[in-house]
Amino acid sequence: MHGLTCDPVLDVAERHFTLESYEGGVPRWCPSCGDHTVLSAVLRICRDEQVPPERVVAVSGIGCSSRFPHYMHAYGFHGLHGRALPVAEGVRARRPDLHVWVATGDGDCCSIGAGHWLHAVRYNMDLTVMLLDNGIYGLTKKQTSPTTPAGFVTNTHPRGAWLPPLDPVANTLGFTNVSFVARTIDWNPGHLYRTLLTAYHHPGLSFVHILQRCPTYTDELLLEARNHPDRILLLTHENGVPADPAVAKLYQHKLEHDPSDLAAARALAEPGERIPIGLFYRDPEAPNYEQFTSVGLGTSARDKLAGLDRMLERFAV
Ligand SMILES: Cc1ncc(C[n+]2csc(CCOP(=O)(O)OP(=O)(O)O)c2C)c(N)n1
Ligand code: SF4
Ligand SMILES: [Mg+2]
Repeated sequence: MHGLTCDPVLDVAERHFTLESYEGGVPRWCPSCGDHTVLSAVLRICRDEQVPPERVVAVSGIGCSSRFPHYMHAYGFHGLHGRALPVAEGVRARRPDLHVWVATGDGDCCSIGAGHWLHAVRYNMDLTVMLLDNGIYGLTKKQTSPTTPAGFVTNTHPRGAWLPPLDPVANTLGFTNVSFVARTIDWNPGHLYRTLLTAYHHPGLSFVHILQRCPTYTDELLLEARNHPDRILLLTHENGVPADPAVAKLYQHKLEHDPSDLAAARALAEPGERIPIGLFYRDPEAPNYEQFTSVGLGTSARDKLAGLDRMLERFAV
């Protein structure tokens, strides 16, 4: 009689992921655009956390920054202008096992998408939201955005933007049920990486405001902050963004800020002499709408139909 005599369990090698495992198409952003460094940080986090590429989703709206999903080898959705957040919420509602990165711009999030922004913060679903703020509508070639500083000359305001800009951090800290707000800068990869990693591990919606270089249209906006580290105020705390020795050495102005203190976070977000970077606020206990949307997710089609039949029976005449 013939048959297997050895143990039939296959010796399958464990999967290991490298940066290449997550790399998508070649980015078409302008040279030195800050979007490149944000993409690099996200790819490094995926690799360092060894998330299987099929468990990663990148969602965006429309804009230069919203080209993000094309450059990742993962699931992706390059959506409609302003609609990144509701799409991302839909993904999490059905597939809470996937990690969702949202790339949105200052126009995409704070202008046409503003209604979705405040409700997404309130719904607090588990998303890592990166607002790439270059102070302009980049894709549509230098039009005023809600974060364009007053007086800055754009193609829609040739005599200078008229209104005071809104501050995405200050606004988000004012929304109901906010659970995570941080700010970082694209030109310091150490701070960028650690901020996004902290956001990645937060259970709930983590909102990260990224000051992003746009050398083509708004290079002068961030020039001073880039060239003079004393324009930056580094937020430090044991529960904040973990310290990076090189970052701590570069930024001499530091403030010990407890990220559980919402009132202090709001005060910090007011315009001041320096630009605070780091974790403003974190509340891991804030209600998360996924606790509602995930109810019954594992129910089989057969059980769903049986439940429907039972409901309809109640109305039988
Ligand atoms: C409904 C709709 N309105 C307007 C546009 C045109 N549009 C495309 S991108 C964009 C602004 C993008 O700016 P931002 O979100 O800041 O992204 P950036 O290009 O600066 O990264 C606009 C107005 C559009 N695509 N769809
Ligand atoms: S226009 Fe600005 S934001 Fe858009 S790709 Fe070029 S540098 Fe980046
Ligand atoms: Mg923009």
